[in-house]
Amino acid sequence: MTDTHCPYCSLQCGMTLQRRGPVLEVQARPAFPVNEGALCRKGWTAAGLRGHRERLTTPLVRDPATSELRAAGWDEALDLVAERVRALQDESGADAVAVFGGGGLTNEKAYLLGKLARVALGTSQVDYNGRWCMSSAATAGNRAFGIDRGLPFPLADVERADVVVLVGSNLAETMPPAARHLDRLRERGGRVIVVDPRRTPTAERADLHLQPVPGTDLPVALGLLHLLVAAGAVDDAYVAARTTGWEEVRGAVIGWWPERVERVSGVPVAELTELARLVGRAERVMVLTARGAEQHSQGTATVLAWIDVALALGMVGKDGAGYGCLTGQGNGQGGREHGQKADQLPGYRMIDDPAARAHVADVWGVDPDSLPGAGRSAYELLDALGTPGGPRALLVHGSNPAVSAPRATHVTQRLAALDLLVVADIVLSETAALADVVLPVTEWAEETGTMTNLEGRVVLRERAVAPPEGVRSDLEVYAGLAARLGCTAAFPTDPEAAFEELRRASAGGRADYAGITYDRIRAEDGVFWPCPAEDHPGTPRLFAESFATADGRARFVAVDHVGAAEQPDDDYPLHLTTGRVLGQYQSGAQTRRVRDLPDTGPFVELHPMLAARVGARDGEPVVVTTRRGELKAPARVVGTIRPDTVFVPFHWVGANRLTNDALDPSSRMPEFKVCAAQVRA
Ligand SMILES: Nc1nc2c(c(=O)[nH]1)N[C@H]1C(S)=C(S)[C@@H](COP(=O)(O)OP(=O)(O)OC[C@H]3O[C@@H](n4cnc5c(=O)[nH]c(N)nc54)[C@H](O)[C@@H]3O)O[C@H]1N2
Ligand SMILES: Nc1nc2c(c(=O)[nH]1)N[C@H]1C(S)=C(S)[C@@H](COP(=O)(O)OP(=O)(O)OC[C@H]3O[C@@H](n4cnc5c(=O)[nH]c(N)nc54)[C@H](O)[C@@H]3O)O[C@H]1N2
Ligand code: SF4
Ligand SMILES: [Mo]
Repeated sequence: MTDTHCPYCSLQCGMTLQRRGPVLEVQARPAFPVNEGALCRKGWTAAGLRGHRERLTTPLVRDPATSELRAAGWDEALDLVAERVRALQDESGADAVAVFGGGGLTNEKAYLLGKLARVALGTSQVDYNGRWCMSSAATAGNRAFGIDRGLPFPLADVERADVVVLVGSNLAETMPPAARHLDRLRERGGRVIVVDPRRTPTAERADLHLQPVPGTDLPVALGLLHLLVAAGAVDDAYVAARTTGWEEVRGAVIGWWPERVERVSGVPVAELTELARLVGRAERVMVLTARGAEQHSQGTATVLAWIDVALALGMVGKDGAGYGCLTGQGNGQGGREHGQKADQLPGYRMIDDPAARAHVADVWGVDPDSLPGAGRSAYELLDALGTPGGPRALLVHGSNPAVSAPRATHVTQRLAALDLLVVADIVLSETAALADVVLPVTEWAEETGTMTNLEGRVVLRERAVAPPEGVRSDLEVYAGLAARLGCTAAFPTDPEAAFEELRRASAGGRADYAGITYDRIRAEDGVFWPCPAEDHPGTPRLFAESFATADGRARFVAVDHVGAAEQPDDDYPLHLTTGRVLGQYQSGAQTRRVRDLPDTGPFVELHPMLAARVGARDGEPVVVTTRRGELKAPARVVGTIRPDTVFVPFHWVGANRLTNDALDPSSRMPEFKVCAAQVRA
């Protein structure tokens, strides 16, 4: 019996793994406070890739004669990668080689992947899929609070709020065990409000559902603030004592009267008024955003507007209230703290800060001047592959961008234009299938490592079974490559040794893990960062006394509505939005291969009125077209979506042929959640 956590989402539900002969049995762990013994369907079936016939167990290299992938030994594969990398860098400079990581990697892996890039490869070109996940909320959190931790309080605090506003979260399907906290809140008489263009299972259970046009959460927030000011619901004492910038925000929302909001967002005046009434009166209000609000070219501004709401009500830092972002990937939080992001070093230090460079260089035993500066963000990196001056080689660990990147057909062409694509994965994902070298790595149950869940709680996954023969861990891959590249810096292959180094590298940074040890995590059911010393209790709740800004005050930021990068017109009259279903995870590389999960393929959700207009019938194919491509998939005619909007899940190849690669100007988050589309039967 081994205590561990789920391989998938940011709840990191506690589970126990039990070996019964060849079978690995998953049990829920009742004592872990986040899931209290509940798991979703994906969690229960998480062992489904153990012994799977599609599991990779040997490195593959592309044979120049046949252009096919063939089995190879580890030495052959790693020698080949190191040799090609060196040749490309000799010819085109250090930045000719790029690295792409993932928010599913453990902290140890994310940390050493960043070090591999900066020290062994000497490249600035490193970023990861978290850019597509929480980067807008991260940017907004840093600006408003001076720190970015998804939830600044434990998830169970949700139960103590009086009103919870979920903006663009479908947590009943994306983190089902979290819904129990909302149920308990409602049993206590609390209210749940959902803002989503679709009446999702989450919205179905809510007391009030606002159904805006995709990409208009920002004007909804401005309109709400307008009404709160008018109703005298602003907490003036809090605003005066704990914030700066309110006057400008108050001035900006004057023009957002409810009729104007209705015109822009489609949210009726009566519903906005009801929302203002509910939050304006409540003692404790919690605003939680997720990808529906964030994955926009205006994602950062949108989150800032909702943070403004929480600040104006005086909720941030108050017990059982505040603002939080529901992070997404298993280690979406820790993955962005320890240096696989283009502009960051471990401990959430910024790469252009001389003191940060000096600290990290000292831990790494290198000259601070040898560390490269900031590189390109995820989409800009993929977009530059194989272009003049762009990277010529890419190493991918923990992402499947051929499916999950916006404007995926273009991204796939960029991947094909590389001189060298190396993918480390568990299975032959769509991206791995394009690679020159594929490296088979261990999966969660076969290795130990820490993850930081959506609450900022650092948890420990423990190895429960031996990996299949022929498979190595990501840490072993990094060490093998670093050695072949002649790098003498440490690349520990033992996760605990890697974590010890990470502790030192993060010490004194914003995300300080210095006081966290494997033994403490085991004893305390996880430790919340910042935790600067072993005798420090960790920090479950932030902001009670002050914010992480220079003057300790939160910042109101005035923002205005610009709108989605692509607006409907005569040719593309509809809004297309994308997202998730309960039974699949992300690009589907793992879950589409798990036999007990439903693998329906992509589908197109549309309203009966729209279906009638275009002559579409439930279950029969429709074609969705955007300026970037088209997708043919069965229609799902449902009364739960706006008549001007269609929805496609992105777990299968197809949705991202359609999506727009417009980026948020500060977070560089792509606009996955809205573009202009056309549908025909
Ligand atoms: N089953 C499952 N669970 C998952 C994942 C998974 O792939 N599958 N992935 C994990 C990860 S990495 C993440 S990031 C989270 C994501 O968790 P969520 O953010 O809950 O998931 P999404 O389905 O991407 O988006 C949520 C909702 O946003 C709505 N939406 C679309 N456009 C807009 C808009 O403009 N405004 C508003 N307000 N809403 C809009 C969609 O209709 C959708 O219901 O889930 C995590 N959990
Ligand atoms: N249209 C649209 N597109 C989206 C989104 C959306 O809402 N709409 N959401 C975006 C979001 S929020 C996210 S997070 C991304 C996610 O999309 P991806 O970045 O593609 O994430 P995954 O599908 O989880 O890919 C992880 C890959 O790494 C492998 N893997 C798993 N664990 C490990 C490991 O420990 N080491 C290594 N080397 N490999 C591992 C898996 O088998 C899989 O192939 O998609 C984004 N794309
Ligand atoms: S909610 Fe997330 S962490 Fe929990 S079992 Fe499901 S996928 Fe795993
Ligand atoms: Mo995500």
